[in-house]
Amino acid sequence: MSFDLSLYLVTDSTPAILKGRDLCTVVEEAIKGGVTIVQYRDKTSDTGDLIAMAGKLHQVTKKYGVPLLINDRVDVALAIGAEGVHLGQDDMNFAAAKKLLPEGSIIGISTSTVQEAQKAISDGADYLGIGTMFATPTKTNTKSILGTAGTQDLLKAIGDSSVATVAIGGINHSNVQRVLYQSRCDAKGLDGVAIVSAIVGAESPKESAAEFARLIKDAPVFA
Ligand code: TZP
Ligand code: MG
Repeated sequence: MSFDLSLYLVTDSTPAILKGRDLCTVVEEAIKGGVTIVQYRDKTSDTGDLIAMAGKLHQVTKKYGVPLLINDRVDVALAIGAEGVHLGQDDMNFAAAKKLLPEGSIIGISTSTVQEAQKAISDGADYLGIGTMFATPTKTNTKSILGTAGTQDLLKAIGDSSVATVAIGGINHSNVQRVLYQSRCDAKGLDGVAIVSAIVGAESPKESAAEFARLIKDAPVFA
């Protein structure tokens, strides 16, 4: 399945970010603003609630032809027929997920080192989530803060691969163009940015997403 990582929304259901709003409404507004792909990420709900919310989100994303990926949980993705999953280094391994999911499903892998990135590429990952870009209160148990220099080093090391890449962590309107510009090397640039709080926590998720879309389109260098 073809997919566009340019403005990748990762959801968050914690009160500090969602502020009591309805997640489906927030996601729909963000898609109207220009989000190109959505990951349902929820570290606290039980399995029944995850499946119920993922199903509702899928109704929304399908309406706009935007892929929905499920964080961590291949079983939840299977239960609702999501377009794919996003897996971290401690989640189900790539080969097992590939075996379980229907052909054409999107599998993204979190990577923070060259070694992890090379392994994900040789496994056959559809895209790499690269991070953490900048320290962020949204995820405090991050392994390493790469910054744009660390991200560029990682992209250099995998420059001969055509794998898609998206950066995550602390990305906002003020730094998104710098993230795209400073991370790229001659061989490879980021295909997009993944955002949590700067969209989900924004007063208007739609306007925030639209501003990101504009900044990304106008970024001095965009792969
Ligand atoms: N993985 C690395 S940082 C992060 C995740 C899920 C959270 C990014 O959140 P925010 O609010 O966009 O900084
Ligand atoms: Mg995970």
